Amino acid sequence: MYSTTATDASNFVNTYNLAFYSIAIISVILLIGLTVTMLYFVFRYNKKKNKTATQNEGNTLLEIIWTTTPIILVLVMFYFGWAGWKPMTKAPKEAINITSVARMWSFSFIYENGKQSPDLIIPVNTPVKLKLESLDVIHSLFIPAFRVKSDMIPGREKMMWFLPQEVGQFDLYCAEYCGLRHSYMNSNVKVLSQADYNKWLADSVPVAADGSEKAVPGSEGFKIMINQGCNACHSSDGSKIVGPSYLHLFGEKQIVISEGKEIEVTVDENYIKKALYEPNAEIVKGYPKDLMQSYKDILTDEDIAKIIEYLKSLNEK
Ligand code: HEC
Ligand SMILES: [Cu+2]
Repeated sequence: MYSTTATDASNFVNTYNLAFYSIAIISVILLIGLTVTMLYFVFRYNKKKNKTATQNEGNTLLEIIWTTTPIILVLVMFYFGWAGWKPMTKAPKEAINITSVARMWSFSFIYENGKQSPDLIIPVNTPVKLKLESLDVIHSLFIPAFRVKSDMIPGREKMMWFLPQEVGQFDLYCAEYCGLRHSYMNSNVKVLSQADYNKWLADSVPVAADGSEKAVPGSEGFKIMINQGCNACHSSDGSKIVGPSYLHLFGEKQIVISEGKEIEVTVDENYIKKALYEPNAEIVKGYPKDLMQSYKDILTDEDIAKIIEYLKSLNEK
């Protein structure tokens, strides 16, 4: 099932490999050729064997050979590179559109019906077009098995597309150093059969499918937080990652910096809402500003209520 070396994982694998291997082979031939020639000259024309230096006034044939050979080699490399890259710039019309949003330090994928997922779930043999967005710094979306990679730049519209050709699970990660927890910024691509994909897309509470998950109080809130990537910065076991832990947070007193002054607040519904909608209005003492982004257009009141339910459930353990 799991594979990153599959030769047909996407439509770009073959053209990409062709460019890669032709450049690699040309480079190896040049390396060996130049090294051998150089060593030969060192021995053949050293002082013992060649007491008086040979003067060469020029050789038109040699000049032509060493000008045209590199030009041809470079053009070959250019051709394979261009031929592999050009099709990547234009997505077919029938492609399904998914928006991929990067933030420190997680990806989320938003489908046309509003469904969100931390993993990229796609159907096999259907072209997929990803709209690339970043909410904070430059990230880069890389799916090695598909041979696609693109920067995600805040404020700039970019896209990538590909045709997944094999059912399976593949790695997806951020390939642009984007801060402290960059190395944790990875998720999966799951390529499903069309039927499984349709089922997944229509299912609005996928994890609760067997009924067991939903029974635990706060599990829906936890799911939302997983989807939003909150756990890249917050732990629920008391350890400090980038932001404060959720453990024993709700109902506690907290020192925050508001408009430059330290004030004491009680963590209640309103405080949590403000922390999510205007993260920079009240900064928890000892923590950095500007790291947490606003979730104003992303989380609804209902989502926040579920998150609070989860935070409360932590206190009861
Ligand atoms: C990029 C890292 C990052 C992400 C992602 C992030 N946060 Fe934060 N969060 C922080 C930092 C840093 C602080 C402390 C500074 C401040 O108050 O803004 C914080 C503060 C908070 C606070 C106030 C905590 C306290 O002790 O008073 C809450 C609640 C919170 N975050 C919840 C969330 C939730 C829920 C999400 C996901 C929807 C989330 N955060 C996503 C970094 C992050
Ligand atoms: Cu990143």
